[in-house]
Amino acid sequence: LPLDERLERRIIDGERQGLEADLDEALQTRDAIAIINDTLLSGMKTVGDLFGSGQMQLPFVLQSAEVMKAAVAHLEPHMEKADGAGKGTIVLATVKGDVHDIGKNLVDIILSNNGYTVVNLGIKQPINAIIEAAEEHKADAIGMSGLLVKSTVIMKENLAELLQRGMATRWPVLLGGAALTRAFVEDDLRDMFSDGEVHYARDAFEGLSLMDRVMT
Ligand code: B1M
Repeated sequence: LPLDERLERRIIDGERQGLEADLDEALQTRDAIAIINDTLLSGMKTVGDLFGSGQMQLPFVLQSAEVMKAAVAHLEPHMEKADGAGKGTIVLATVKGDVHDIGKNLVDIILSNNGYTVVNLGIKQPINAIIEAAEEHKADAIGMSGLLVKSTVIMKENLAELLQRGMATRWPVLLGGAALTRAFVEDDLRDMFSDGEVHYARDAFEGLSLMDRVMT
């Protein structure tokens, strides 16, 4: 198989052996971000489709996710880092009840490499923990990730909690994850969170440009 297809296949099949060598070969012609965006994420999309249509069982999805994580970890040191730190601090978490963290961790990498301090709380984080961390680290923004449809409901509840505690204007909130739509965030959630600021990020790079925007 050609290199690109081979890499995509590795994600789909959860085949770790030889991964690093293939990634190193790919790095000779393309940068790390392009490999993730054009090849690895397309493999993850296929995994999601196969799982969604019942053609792939959960343990295999997990294996694919492990290979994806290993690939991102191998590529991370090769990513360009912007000069200067201290552009601002964001508390980042996958919301309560949700274990998906590959996208969140990509957001972490992209923001960290571009001068932001990221306090990554991990998965299944209740709003209390997010608020506590945002206060403790004097965060400039809160970022929530979630991939389950249920998580979009949790995000809405989290915004309601911020409102209820009179904290809606404290932190701009960035939301991302496959179950969200721009319309849901920019119409429904903005309506109920009109005192504060809530933004939708389609991918990690939109997350970065939103951070740049809220920090100016
Ligand atoms: Co799950 N899973 N999964 N899963 N899984 C989905 C999300 C699903 C769509 C698959 C499907 O049915 N086709 C489906 C959700 C359906 C729904 O809610 N309607 C699903 C399901 C059902 C489940 C379980 C319930 C299965 C079960 O137990 N029966 C279970 C849930 C457990 C739980 O959370 N409580 C489950 C478990 C798992 C694994 C553990 C096996 C594994 C996760 C491993 C891990 O993350 N450590 C897994 C995986 C890998 C997936 C799919 C296949 C791939 C997700 C992924 O990593 N994508 C997924 C299918 C899909 O998404 N279509 C699926 C790559 C990643 C880079 O994309 O996270 O979207 P994503 O991030 C993107 C953007 O969304 C954005 O940036 C990234 C790109 O740059 N982004 C942000 C994300 N967060 C952001 C935050 C920001 C900004 C941008 O700012 C704050």
